[in-house]
Amino acid sequence: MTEKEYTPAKVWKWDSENGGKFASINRPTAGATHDKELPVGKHPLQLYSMATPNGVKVTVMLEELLAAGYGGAEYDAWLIQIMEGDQFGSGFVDINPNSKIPALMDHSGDKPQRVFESGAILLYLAEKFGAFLPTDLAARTECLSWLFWQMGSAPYLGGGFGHFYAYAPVKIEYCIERFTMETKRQLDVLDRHLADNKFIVGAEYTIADIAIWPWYGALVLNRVYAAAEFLDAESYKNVMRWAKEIDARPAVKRGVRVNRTWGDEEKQVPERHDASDIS
Ligand SMILES: N[C@@H](CCC(=O)N[C@@H](CS)C(=O)NCC(=O)O)C(=O)O
Repeated sequence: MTEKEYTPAKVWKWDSENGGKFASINRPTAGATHDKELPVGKHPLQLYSMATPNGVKVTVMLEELLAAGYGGAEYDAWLIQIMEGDQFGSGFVDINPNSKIPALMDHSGDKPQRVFESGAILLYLAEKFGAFLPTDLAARTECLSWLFWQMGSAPYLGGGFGHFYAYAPVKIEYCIERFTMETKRQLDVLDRHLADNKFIVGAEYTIADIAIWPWYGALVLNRVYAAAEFLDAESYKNVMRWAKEIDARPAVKRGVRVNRTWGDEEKQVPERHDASDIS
């Protein structure tokens, strides 16, 4: 498969051998591939996830809620090994028909409530506990604008730039150029905004920061795609200042370790059922 030889067929057919890091899990159909019940622990909140940027948004939020004294945010975090196809098990698909982590079940009410999509989970938790989401309409609207900005923008960073720069089996100049341009534009959007704002919504740390940091903070801190030098991350001074400030928060340091199964072994907490699981 090279860039020059490829001419799209008249009707696309699935070639499961097309190579690349995600060839074993990517497929063109939805739904469960196998029966598998999900475990349920002792806390009302059951998280099924992995410590990718989208997963980290939720574990950071839960650790922030606990650090702020919201005891009802105690949670069990179960590991979903996406490279092994756990997201296609029947129990997981019942919670998230889109087969992507993170997914949350809240058993605290009369009926269990499922929540999928990381942005929806952040909003659900923020509203449930009345935290990290401004109540003033103008500030709340600004917060949600940036939350939705993140949800719409990060796929260009992850699925576009990150995929073609770090994971694709061939380096395709057209794709890398296109998504580098867009990623740098997004970093500039953030950098200009953070020049006048301590956090995304001014002085208050909110779910907008919690959503944006695991992607754009991790990018400039060189924790995803090893691309900080390529993107000249140091030049985004305001993003860097903000990223470091959030990185220093104890709850963030805890949250990034949950459901993590790679990197520094001491920092891995594959499952979390109790605060003491994170030493
Ligand atoms: N928009 C979704 C994206 C979730 C997502 O892409 N999750 C990835 C890991 S970061 C995943 O589960 N991938 C597994 C797959 O694609 O099969 C969200 O924010 O929750």
